[in-house]
Amino acid sequence: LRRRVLRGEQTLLGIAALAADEVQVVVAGAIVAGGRVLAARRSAPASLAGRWELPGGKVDPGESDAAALTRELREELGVEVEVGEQIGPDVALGPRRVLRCLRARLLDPTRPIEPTEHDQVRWLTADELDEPDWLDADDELLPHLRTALAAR
Ligand code: DCM
Repeated sequence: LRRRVLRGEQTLLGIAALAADEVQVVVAGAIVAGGRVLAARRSAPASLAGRWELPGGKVDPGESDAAALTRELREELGVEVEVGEQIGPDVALGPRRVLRCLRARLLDPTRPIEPTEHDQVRWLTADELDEPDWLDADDELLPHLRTALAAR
């Protein structure tokens, strides 16, 4: 794990030297409700299917991070959210791509989650965060998610 994190840090140093429009940001939502965070299991591509992530997707050119996350969560889960602060650091996904986790609050917490691209969703307490088989980048955010869950 330590070697992977260090490699990620070196990649991030490289990314810091790039102009903003040369970096692809992937936003992911930490949807927190009732002391739990929503995890979603990928169904595609085959190489990632079965692994868990914080739902989200790529920011389009000219789009804000918050607008992109709002759009992605509406498309993927059928929910409306208010986007809050970043949780944890940007995590390198590749030489020009980072994962950025943002807090997302459900506008209507009673409305059921209706996943269109994931085959399972799960609400996790802080104690359950380690249970899913997370994507590598999401796994690095877990300590920060745990702190965010404890905060409220
Ligand atoms: N990704 C990730 N963690 C997330 C969301 C996405 O590591 N929480 C990665 C998986 C893909 C890329 O970002 O390599 C783009 O995601 P998507 O295929 O959902 O657009």
